[in-house]
Amino acid sequence: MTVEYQFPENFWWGSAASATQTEGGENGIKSKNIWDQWYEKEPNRFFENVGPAVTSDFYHRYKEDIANMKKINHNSFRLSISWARLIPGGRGPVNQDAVTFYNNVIDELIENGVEPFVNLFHFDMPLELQEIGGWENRDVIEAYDDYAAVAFELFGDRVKKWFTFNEPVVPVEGGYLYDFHYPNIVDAKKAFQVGYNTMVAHARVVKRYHENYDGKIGIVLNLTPSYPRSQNPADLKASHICDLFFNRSFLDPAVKGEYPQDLIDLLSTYDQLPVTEEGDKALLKNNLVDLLGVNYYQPRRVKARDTQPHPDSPFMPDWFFDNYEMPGRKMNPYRGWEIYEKGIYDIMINLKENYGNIESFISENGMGVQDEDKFLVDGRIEDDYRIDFIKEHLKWLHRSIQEGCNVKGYHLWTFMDNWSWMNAYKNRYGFFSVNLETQERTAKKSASWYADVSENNGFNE
Ligand code: BGP
Repeated sequence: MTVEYQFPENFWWGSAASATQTEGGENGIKSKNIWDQWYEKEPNRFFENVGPAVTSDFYHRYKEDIANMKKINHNSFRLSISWARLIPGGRGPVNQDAVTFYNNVIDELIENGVEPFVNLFHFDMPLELQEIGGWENRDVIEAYDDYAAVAFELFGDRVKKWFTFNEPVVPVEGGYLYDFHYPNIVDAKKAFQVGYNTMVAHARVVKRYHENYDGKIGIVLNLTPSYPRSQNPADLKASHICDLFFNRSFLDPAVKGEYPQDLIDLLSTYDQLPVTEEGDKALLKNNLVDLLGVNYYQPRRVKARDTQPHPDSPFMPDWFFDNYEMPGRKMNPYRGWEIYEKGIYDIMINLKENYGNIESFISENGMGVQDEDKFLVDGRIEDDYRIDFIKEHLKWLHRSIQEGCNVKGYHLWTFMDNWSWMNAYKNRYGFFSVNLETQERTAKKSASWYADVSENNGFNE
């Protein structure tokens, strides 16, 4: 059949998830990560006081979940390995239960025709390593490199697409600037050190992989276009600085192997540069990603600040811009995020024009909705809003491909409803709903729509 929006052959249709959000922390032997710790200390910080102990119990139910992936014609799925499960404490002996679990998951995926894309770090620092400073401490880079070596050795025969980090800017923002991740520090200098050390760790692991294996390795970045309110030079400057902080601080070192000079100059002016070591520069320059995962949910709109920051307030990226609420913007009212489908196209054109048209795919895109049960009709959630959301983004993605962008796939966030950090189970994103009392999975309308799209490798309007 001919379809209007036809995607290239072998396009990756699938979805993404992460260990802490799905497996259930207490299942099997696992040491604590920062989420277990934070929940123990401050359960009130999590929506309805729900913590990460059970989540969607993927640890026990992976067979059923993978069977469901097959049913909706997934050909790929991204999961992450829990560092604290594979290597309790983050360093030292490997947990054989975890090896069995991840082997089973990987084998089950492959047997069902779903290629596993495996990410090594999705916000889940082992607690013991956080206690020595997390990414602030270069010993953690060593530990991460050793952990990656173990993962490659154990699973690299079957896993051919690896990712070092998911959204590495988020633990920087959440943990060191804006108080939405443990360790809840507010200190920009530490934040930049954490971001920098993360990229050194990333480059070390890319190097290791390229020297020893033949698959592809990349990174998953949440690229958020910074649209200026206007073409006024002050607004343009604000959006440029925002882009430097939140996109290019990771995109440039990952794809070009170096930091933007403007960013270095800005941090230097405010005495915020991280400590570097000899050899880092060459390491970054020589170990570029093969593949880029792009997470896109919402744009960022910015304007020049109307007021000066208080001289005693801590240094923040926000010293240089204000968020701009564009009148008439289209919103997802549940999550409070703007929906701007063309953003996906703008990102891809930017990658084509300024980043060597690096091979990429949409590694997360999706719509979180609260109280989705109100859309139940005869036992099924009729999530037409999600179908529209996906479809409109796919149209712009399709257009970018027609214009020569090197895009290889689309993964929805997420396969089934899962636990989402401080929001816990507030916003539901899945193709499958999860009943938290019974753990029963039920396909939403979007699941069958996506099954058709994947089968036809495209869709008609
Ligand atoms: C991304 C993360 C995911 C997931 C998703 C949805 O930033 O990679 O882990 O949480 O966002 O966001 P939220 O759960 O905050 O609605």
